[in-house]
Amino acid sequence: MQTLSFDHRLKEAAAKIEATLTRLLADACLADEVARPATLLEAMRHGVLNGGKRLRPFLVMESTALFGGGVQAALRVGAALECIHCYSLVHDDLPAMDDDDLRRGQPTVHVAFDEATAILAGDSLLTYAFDIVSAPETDLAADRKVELLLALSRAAGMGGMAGGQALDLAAEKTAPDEQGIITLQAMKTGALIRFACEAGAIIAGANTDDRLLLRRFGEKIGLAFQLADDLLDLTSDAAAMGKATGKDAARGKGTLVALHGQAWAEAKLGDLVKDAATLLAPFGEKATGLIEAARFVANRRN
Ligand code: GRG
Repeated sequence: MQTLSFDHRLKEAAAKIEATLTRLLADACLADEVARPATLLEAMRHGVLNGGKRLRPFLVMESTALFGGGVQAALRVGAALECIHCYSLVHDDLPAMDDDDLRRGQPTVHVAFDEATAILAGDSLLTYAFDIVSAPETDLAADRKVELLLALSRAAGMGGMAGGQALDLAAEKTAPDEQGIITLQAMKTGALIRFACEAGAIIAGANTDDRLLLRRFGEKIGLAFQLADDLLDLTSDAAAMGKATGKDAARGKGTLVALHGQAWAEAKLGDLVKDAATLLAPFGEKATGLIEAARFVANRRN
């Protein structure tokens, strides 16, 4: 069970991120933008301002606070990461990929608009993420921005999320073994979550050991996130999830849950949360938000 204070903290952070994203997706052009085409902008807003949990930005904000980093920079980096997450959902829902009509309880972007607009909205969100981090408005020294941009690019690109999606599409034919599934998941969903945890250490200029600790914490909860997602795909319904469920089993897609069963997955989730908490124990009380986030990830219902 989550404590009320964690839910409250997550909702408060989500409201701040929502406000930041709303400002970033305003009608007015930024310097050197020629125009913001109305339909494209509307599609981007549809894909972003639609009630996500904002878990990844929350992790950026909490990991930044752990090291006493700047709140403004954490909000902007969190918003940039959320733009990449939302782009991945918009593209994942396309007919050429998962072909879904429902996301966060609403019509997916290609259904509400059209496929070409959904592709361009995803492209624009991905590009905008790097703009947001590097822009002069982000209150960070240039060397930290470059470190963030490198880590974010590696997490999102061919060796991270996009590569993981490619492996996932191939997995329908190649049936990967356990190590193959772990690698695929660490890339497809784990890489952005790992970045979210590591980002705070970069923003605050933490030392290498602390940055590594946060990275390892991120890897644990990335794995927990995917395990919980696979369990939910098996046990939840579309109304609770706001998206189609049961698709993995229908496609015979290999997951650790399919390989080892529900009881194993539930026990493994417990172990991952324990390991994650142990990693952050040296930080004491200050790490409570992150440790509760690990529990939330493992116990989530949507
Ligand atoms: C198209 C390049 C490209 C990548 C797609 C992440 C991804 C890769 C696809 C999403 C497919 C999917 C539903 C994976 C399960 C894990 C996941 C990312 C769930 C959604 O994340 P939440 O629960 O969603 O954080 P909200 O809506 O709260 O943001």
